Amino acid sequence: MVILGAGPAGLVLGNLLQDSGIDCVILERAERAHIQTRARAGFLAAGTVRILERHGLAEGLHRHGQAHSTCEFRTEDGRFRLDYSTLGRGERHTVYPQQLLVTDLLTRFLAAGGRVGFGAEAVAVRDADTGRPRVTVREADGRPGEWRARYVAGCDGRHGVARRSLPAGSVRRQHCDHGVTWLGLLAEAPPSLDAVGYAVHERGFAGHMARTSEVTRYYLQCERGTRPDAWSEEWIWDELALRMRAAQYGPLHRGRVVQRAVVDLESDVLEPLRHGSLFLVGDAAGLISPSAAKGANLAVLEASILARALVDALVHDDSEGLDAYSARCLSYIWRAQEFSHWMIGLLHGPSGSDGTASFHNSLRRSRITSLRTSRSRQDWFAEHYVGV
Ligand code: RFL
Repeated sequence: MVILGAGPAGLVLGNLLQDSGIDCVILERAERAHIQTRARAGFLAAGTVRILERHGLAEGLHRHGQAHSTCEFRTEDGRFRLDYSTLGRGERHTVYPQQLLVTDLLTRFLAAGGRVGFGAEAVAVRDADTGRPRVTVREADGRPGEWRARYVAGCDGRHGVARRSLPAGSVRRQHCDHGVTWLGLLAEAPPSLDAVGYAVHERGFAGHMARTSEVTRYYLQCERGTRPDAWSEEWIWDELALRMRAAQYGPLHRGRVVQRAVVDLESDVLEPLRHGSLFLVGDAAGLISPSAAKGANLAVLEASILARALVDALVHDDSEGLDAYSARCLSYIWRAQEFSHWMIGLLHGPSGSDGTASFHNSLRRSRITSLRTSRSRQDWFAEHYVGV
């Protein structure tokens, strides 16, 4: 088995296969230090934690992760909080930075004898429609190489080679540009509130998400095409304070901004997620906007579904799970996409004051009011917000 990519998807899959005695290698184009320090997701759904627990992969997140169950909405109509552990299925998130989860998964995989080719960049997946696919590789020393296996798992993200190796016409691509751009920031500053903060403001959305007691992620909606370094730190903090209505609700803890990334909110799903012996997993299967923090959770879920199916096929000679893999994952992916799309509509209104912009902004306000006042709406929100 060849796995492309050592992100959450590739490493969960590698650990689960290795635990079942299936020989696998992970090819990762980056260096080990890079993947262990790449800060991205942080909110793990209860179902994700259960999968990791079931396979003995949750020790680190139980030791260092923080339970989290409250979000606060701030709008022109005031603020309100939802404690989603008391709503819907009564579940919580665990906040655990993705780079720590990746480090745990990698350490466990290597300690159990797993092989990871760091600096090995997959160039193409060939012969996927045969029972003997090949992965051509540029090895760490620059020389060309080749790996053969019974199956290949493309866990190499949105821009990886697995997607690009699919023959034209073999999959359907469904894409949506949500027309919203965020500047994602990581600040060396303690969280400013004990909740996820969603601020809707006439100048644009602002978000606050705890990562650790010393590091906080913030988002600022910005114009499409904004450069990450376009704004000074002072401007960023002033703008966050303004949109989060700090004058009314309390000051933000400021600190050095250590990471900036401009993210265009986009969705992109391929169907089916299998081409012969090649399976797509995680961001390679479907990109989801970060508005509802679903990407890493879907990656773990899909990897666990594929691992089970591969074990059935390779150990028990039962390929039913592999045949059902695509349809099964797509049903989770589309549920997550639907919720994520709803969140985008909840948090962003069009700019301008013409009749159409005004109509959509009034709809957005009404959506927030119904979330504030309707218990059934809150139960629905909680179930989808913390679930995958
Ligand atoms: P990854 O993590 O991108 O890993 C893919 C790996 O493949 C390697 N690679 C290759 N290796 C060999 N050969 C090639 N040709 C290769 N091409 C690529 C890459 O180096 C990399 O190591 O994909 P995976 O495993 O599918 O995991 C997906 C998640 O990383 C992603 O969905 C999340 O980070 C999304 N996301 C969030 N998800 C959540 O569930 N909760 C969150 O709170 C959350 N916050 C976020 C996020 C994503 C963000 N960005 C990057 C837009 C916050 C942000 C700012």
